Parts: sequence; structure tokens; C-alpha cells
Amino acid sequence: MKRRVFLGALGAAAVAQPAAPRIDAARLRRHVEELSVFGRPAGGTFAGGVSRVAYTDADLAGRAYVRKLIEQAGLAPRIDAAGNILARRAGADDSLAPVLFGSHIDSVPSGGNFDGALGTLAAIEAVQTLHDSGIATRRPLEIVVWQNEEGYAFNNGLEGSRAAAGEMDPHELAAVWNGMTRADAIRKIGGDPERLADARRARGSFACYLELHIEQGGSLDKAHIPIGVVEGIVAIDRYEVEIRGFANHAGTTPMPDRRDALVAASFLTIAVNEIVRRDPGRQVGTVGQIEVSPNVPNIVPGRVKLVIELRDLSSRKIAAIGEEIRSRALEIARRTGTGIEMRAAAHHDEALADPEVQRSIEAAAAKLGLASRRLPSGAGHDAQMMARLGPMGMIFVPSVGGISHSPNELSRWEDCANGANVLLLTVLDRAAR
Ligand code: HGY
Ligand code: MN
Ligand code: MN
Repeated sequence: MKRRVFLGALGAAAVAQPAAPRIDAARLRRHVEELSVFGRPAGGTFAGGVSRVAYTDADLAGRAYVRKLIEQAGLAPRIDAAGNILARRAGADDSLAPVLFGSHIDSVPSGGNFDGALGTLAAIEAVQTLHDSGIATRRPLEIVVWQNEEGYAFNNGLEGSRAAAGEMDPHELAAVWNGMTRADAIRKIGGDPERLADARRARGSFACYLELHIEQGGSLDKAHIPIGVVEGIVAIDRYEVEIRGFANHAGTTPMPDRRDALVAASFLTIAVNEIVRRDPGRQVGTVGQIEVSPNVPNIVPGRVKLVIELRDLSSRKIAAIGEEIRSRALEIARRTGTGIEMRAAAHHDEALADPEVQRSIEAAAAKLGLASRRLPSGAGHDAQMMARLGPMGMIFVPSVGGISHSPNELSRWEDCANGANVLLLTVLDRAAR
């Protein structure tokens, strides 16, 4: 089929333009439903969500599935040294930096069907649509499926995009999770940890990065607005805390003599909530993971491990909150006769979206007759790593009831299709410049 070069999707073109293409909504829905099979609980249904944790067999199967879809869209997927899946579509002027777009397919345990999956499959759907319509773009296009965005594995996150941004240090390859080192995990998904540096992208190696994602919060759904234009992505700090008390008989140890690690952990969890809520603002703090040992009803808990996560659009603000929590932990340790160690485990800087890319997204929504609203992202995304290397933009679609990281995560199919069309028109616009 002769390819027609697309000179711009949004402005009035100097020359007659082929009609702006539209994605195939039924095909996109089918692909979201098919991908959700990988990691579905035994005997479950679509409504039961997924557990497609990075580096598990479900993740491997999901990655094989999306690679097949990328091939059907006429591209040749490759896996970079960090384990990310990439595929390039040549442009009329192939010497230009590509428009890079995609998302992730790994999920949290007991997660939803749309987080990451929608953006990944919409990116593939956009390329499939251009392939089917024989449309060429001035710039090359590159789609990407980032590995281990969620960071349930190795308790960090944005792993593939961190490596691309040059922010994964080789010493991190020795970290162990679930009985394997990070190097083993990267090998398992087809990467090559010995050549990790090859996955690094230079500043300017793409014209812009775009990601379609569900909002994961409730503001678009509440306002009945179909498209969100992300202004910025929050900074995230994670701390691993270990509390050491003294395990002893729960019947014979008088209360005043106890050094109960779980009581100390409970005081600390309340302290996190109090400190984060005290001052006005959009900061959030969570103790979402806790492990008690020996975790036996008739033994006073001797040790607790927990993770504190803080988020806000200001790194400085969450750093100050972290320090206040640290000093409160020392006071709790004294009061409970325990030892509390709080170790910084991960930090991701906040990232601002590019104003011009935001305008492209808004123009794409307007061309489709869709209302849009600018908003921050309370969720972290690979886009915040790509913002280190070039202009970034994110498109949100509503999450029903603001629910995410849950089997009840849901976005309406019409909103998914709208988001994918806004992605397609924005890609075409940026690729024509
Ligand atoms: O945790 C997050 O914010 C994202 O969904 N990974
Ligand atoms: Mn996500
Ligand atoms: Mn997520």
C-alpha cells in the first residue's frame, strides 16, 4: 500500500491532508481483555483483575503477547539490555529523533486491568491504525513497554525507564528479591545486565515522550471530563523501616516488661498519618506493607519490617516530612524499648510535563470534540523518568470511582477509545514537526 505522509493532524495544513485516522475501539478493547488473561486468578474473570507482577511467569506471558501484537502492527520488537520492549517505525525523514510513546504491562499484586495496560495497548493500536491506513509520518515513531514500572519486585519501581535515564547503578544488580538478583530478573525477561549501559538513552534521543494512562484518582470521573492533560508527576520517597523488640511468651511477659515491635510499628504508622495530614497541601503518606515476626498469636512480636511511602509535587516537602518522621521514630523507640532503623529505599523526583506537548494534547482532544482538564498525577509513571531526557506529556482517562491498584479498577471503554484517539492525533502532530 502506498504510504501517505501525514504533515500534521491538528492545524490547518497547507496541502490537502488525508482524513485524520481513528483507532479501532473494538480491537483495543479485545486486546485489553486478552492481556488481562495473563495473571488472572485461577477460575477468575475480567472483573477479578490481575496479578501480573514483574518477572513472574504471568509477566513473561504478557510480554510475549504484546510482542506478538507489535509484530502484527508491522514492527520488529526488540528487548533492550534493561529488559524494556521497544519497536521503531521508520519516518519519511528517518534521521530525525522519534516520537517515543508507550507504558508498562506489569501490575501490582491483585491489581487492575487498565493500569499501564491501556497505555501500552493504545500505543500498539495507534501504530496498527497507521499501518492499516498506509499513513507515514515525517518523524520515526518508537513504542516502548517499560519493565517493572510498579516496583513491587525489588521495592523501587520505574526500573526500565530508570535504566533508560541512566539512573540504575550497576551495584543495584546484586539486590535480591524473591530469591533472584536484579541481574537474574533482567536476564529472565530477555535483558542483558552486563550491558545495562546500552539501555541508556541520551538527552534529545526522542522528540517527545507520550504516555496514555488511567488517572487512578477520581477527579476526571467526578467532573465528567473525558481527557486529562497532566501538568506534572509527583515525587516519591520510600523508606524501609526495621523495628527490633524482643520476642517473648505472650502469657508470662508482664506488659511493662515488653519490648513489643508491633506496638512501636503501630505508633509509627499513626505518626506518619498525623505528620502528613497536619499541614494543608496535596502530600500523601502511606504505610502499605508490613511484616510481623514471628507473627504467632502467643508470642510478643519481636521484629517488624514496614515501608513508608511519601508523595507530593515537591521533593523538598516530602524530604522534610521524612526527616520529621525519622525523629518521631527515635522518640517511639525510646518509649517502647525498641530499636528503629529507617533506611531511604527509593526516591523519584517530581517531573513537569512540557507546555507545548500539553497544548498538542489539548488540541487533539478539541479536534475530537472532547473536553479536557489539566491536572497533576498523584501516581508515579515512567514518564517522570523520560522527562529527564526530553519533553514529556501524559494523557489521562477517567478511573471510575477513582479506584486503582485494585481488581475494581475500571475505565469505560468509550473513555479508553477516546484516550487512544487523543494519543494517536497527538503522536501525529508531534511527528509532523
Ligand atoms: O505507584 C504508582 O504510583 C504507580 O501506579 N506505579
Ligand atoms: Mn501505571
Ligand atoms: Mn500502578
